[in-house]
Amino acid sequence: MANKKIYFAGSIRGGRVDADLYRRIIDYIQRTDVVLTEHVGNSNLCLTEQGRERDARIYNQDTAWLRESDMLIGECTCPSLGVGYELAYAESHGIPCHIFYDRTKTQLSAMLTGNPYFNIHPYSTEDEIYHILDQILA
Ligand code: 6IA
Repeated sequence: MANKKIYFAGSIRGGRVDADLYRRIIDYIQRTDVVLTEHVGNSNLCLTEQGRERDARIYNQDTAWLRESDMLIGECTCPSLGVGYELAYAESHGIPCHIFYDRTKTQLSAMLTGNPYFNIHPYSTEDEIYHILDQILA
């Protein structure tokens, strides 16, 4: 299927240590498919809370994008409550989920590794991500 709609999930308020990696993964996916959430890779996001109304707009937009997406791809090395929520939301809507994490830096929550619904891809070099993406997106 060409031009799939991909919901890319990565930490925002959970910490931006991997923001550049998110950008590179998003760029890679965009060579063949559509990323609905390319802002996740922006290095200059405003992280401060700006009130529940604004956050409600973010929540409503993100959950709408999730419902219309063909697949969620998450980079989960940096733990994020929001990404965990999005994974459970995607599961409840039957959206396929692929989870990447750097096994040299972290161990994933058993709530993800223990759930056979999730496709989990531990990696130790960034190159491995792109090889797996080639298979997932083919
Ligand atoms: O708990 P976290 O903030 O780490 O959750 C990160 C996840 O929630 C990401 O995968 C996003 O899809 C979603 N998310 C969290 N904050 C935002 C957000 N903030 N905008 C869009 N999605 C978000 C405002 C930044 C904006 C100015 C671009």
